[in-house]
Amino acid sequence: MNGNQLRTIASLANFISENPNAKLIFLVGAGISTACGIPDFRSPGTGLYDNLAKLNLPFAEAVFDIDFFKQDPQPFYTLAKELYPGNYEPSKFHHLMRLFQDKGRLHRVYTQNIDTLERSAGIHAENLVEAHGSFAHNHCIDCGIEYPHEHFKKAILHGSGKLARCTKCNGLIKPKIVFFGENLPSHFFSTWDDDLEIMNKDYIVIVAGTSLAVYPFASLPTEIPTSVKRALVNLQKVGDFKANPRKSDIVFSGPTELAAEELAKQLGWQEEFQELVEAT
Ligand code: CNA
Repeated sequence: MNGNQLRTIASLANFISENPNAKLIFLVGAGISTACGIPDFRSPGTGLYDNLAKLNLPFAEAVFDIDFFKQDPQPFYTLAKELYPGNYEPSKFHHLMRLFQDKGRLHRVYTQNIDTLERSAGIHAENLVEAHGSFAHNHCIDCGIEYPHEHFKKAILHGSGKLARCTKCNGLIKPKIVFFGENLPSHFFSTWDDDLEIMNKDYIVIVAGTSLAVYPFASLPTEIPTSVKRALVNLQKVGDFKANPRKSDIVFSGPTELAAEELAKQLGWQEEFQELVEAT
């Protein structure tokens, strides 16, 4: 870890320990799961968008496009098989968020991820907002009937090209993962509105592992009141941290897993952190 990174983590650790009432809100993306072996979207070379050629897509985002899915669901099936929950373990960053929860300091985790690793790490349902949905809930895209997740899981794991279809109207069954052209769950908007109401100078919002390129999630950091401390943990500066930086922002440029380890250490939580990491 270089001097700059160490100093940034020290600022974060100081803020958290000097404000014992401070509660944390995390806004996270694919970069907290790359250490688990799940590629993100946009990292050059390793990101999914660079590696979707084998799926024969007309354009990379088509894999999450609802109109394209209706014509050809197979590329999403291929990707879903790869990303399906159970194939991966949480990262150090997930464990750190869990540790904040154990310490009574976690207010909320907003995640764009669909890998459900926040759940695997033990983040409680009431503390978690899966902004882009998850594999847990499934429905027919035509008539809306809900199906148990096993229905879709069986079809993707079977890999025979057989599609999960509604027994009533023969529509396609799809996990409630938010595709381009679909709305985010209303729970996302209502919870964020509630959280904006209660955020005050005791709160700190940590944005981690996201390019802040997908809206409306990408606009959340802009909406944080200026009285509330913001921090960014990412390989590079992104979004509002780049376009409209605030003097009070804390910016860690580097891997999320390195930041998690160092923050746990500087907060004096190394032993409990290690226990969580080793338990997976
Ligand atoms: P993205 O656009 O691919 O951006 C990822 C960001 O994280 C980039 O800025 C990277 O530089 C950064 N990054 C990558 N690895 C690390 C690391 N180890 N440490 C620090 N920073 C890192 O992904 P976003 O989440 O911003 O985009 C939102 C999309 C991605 C959502 O709709 C997700 O559903 C979707 N997605 C989710 C997963 C998952 O569930 N794990 C994987 C891939 C894509």
